[in-house]
Amino acid sequence: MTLRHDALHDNARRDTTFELGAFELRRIAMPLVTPFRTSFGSQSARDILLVRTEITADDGTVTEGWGECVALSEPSYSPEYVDGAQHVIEHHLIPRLRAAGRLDAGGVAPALAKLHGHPMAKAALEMAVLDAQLRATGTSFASFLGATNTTIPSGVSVGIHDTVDDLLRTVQGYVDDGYVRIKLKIEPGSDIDHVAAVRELIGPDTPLQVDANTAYRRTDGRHLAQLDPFDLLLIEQPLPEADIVGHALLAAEVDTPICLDESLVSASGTADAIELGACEIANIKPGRVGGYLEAIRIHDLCVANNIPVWCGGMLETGIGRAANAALAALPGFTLPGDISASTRFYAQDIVTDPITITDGHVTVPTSPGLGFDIDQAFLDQVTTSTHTVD
Ligand code: OSB
Ligand code: MG
Repeated sequence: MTLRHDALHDNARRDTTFELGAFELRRIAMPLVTPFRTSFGSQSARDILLVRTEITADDGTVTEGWGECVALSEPSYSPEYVDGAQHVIEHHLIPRLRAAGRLDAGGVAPALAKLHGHPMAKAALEMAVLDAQLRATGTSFASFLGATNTTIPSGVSVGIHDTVDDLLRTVQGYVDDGYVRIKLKIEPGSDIDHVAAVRELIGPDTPLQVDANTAYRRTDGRHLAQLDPFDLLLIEQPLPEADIVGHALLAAEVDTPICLDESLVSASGTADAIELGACEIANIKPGRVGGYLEAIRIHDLCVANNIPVWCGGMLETGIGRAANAALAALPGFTLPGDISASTRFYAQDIVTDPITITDGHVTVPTSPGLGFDIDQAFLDQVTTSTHTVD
């Protein structure tokens, strides 16, 4: 089939290119409103790398753009980590981009393709160029995507709690906030009984799913099948990222659909996982797959294969949250994403228009660019370092 978004990626058909200016690499420290615990660790603050660039159009107009790198502080979710991402951006990625000459967002990934790995670092650069390009052309990300939905349903990711009582208190709070779907982080020892208690609390009609972040092994099939009675939407990434065959075996053994997160790092790898029967549902995170343009390709691939998709999250600030909200407005995103209100993680955001939820939904941004305005004063307040790479 012809993918809907092929034109976005076709170098030959690209007519408007830009000259890239300096890149500002800015680190910010954002305390979390409450610690967030997953099977790979607990965090109480986020150390985030932002990328700001300026592009110059043919007529000399200069436009700024912002990208957010989703790498965590440690290589715990994936091999990338924020210090490493900053290093590879400065010393390897930006020099390649410069060597490529004039380009647009669609030219970023091809310019970096000879460098292996580092999808989150690459995605942050592409994102900054994409934001600038959309601002320069007065286009919202949603209209660039051809997204038709103006609001999207909002799901919330709930960390592992020490006690079921604490977990139920937290979940009730999110239900009261209006979230339309609950995702529970699980690990061995905090799984079946936690899910049973939450299902009883929220009743049979509120969508519920779990995320193991690779905490189980192939031999845990019968254990995980104990989740089947709770009518979960999906089990996210039960096994290690490289174990695609294991996920296929698990999908045959467990009734609840298996969803991949960490395992999916490209469109071609996603196609393979689908063909093997390992990926019944796909979590799409632009950072994990090298950028929004690859995320769109994975969306198109999944639509063509009848695989439901949803948009994951990485505790983004208002920058990434706005872009994710637009991405999730594409028609293949048929399940609620981890696109919660900014206040789920942060008391204050670095944008003047943070994502909020109304009746359990997020309004898709419509302003030019990825859909946010920087709150410069607050951004400066949380900035821990700034480094300019010419
Ligand atoms: O596995 O989806 C994940 C956060 C950090 C790293 C990995 C994951 C998560 C989440 C939070 O579940 C999603 C969010 O931003 O709301
Ligand atoms: Mg996940």
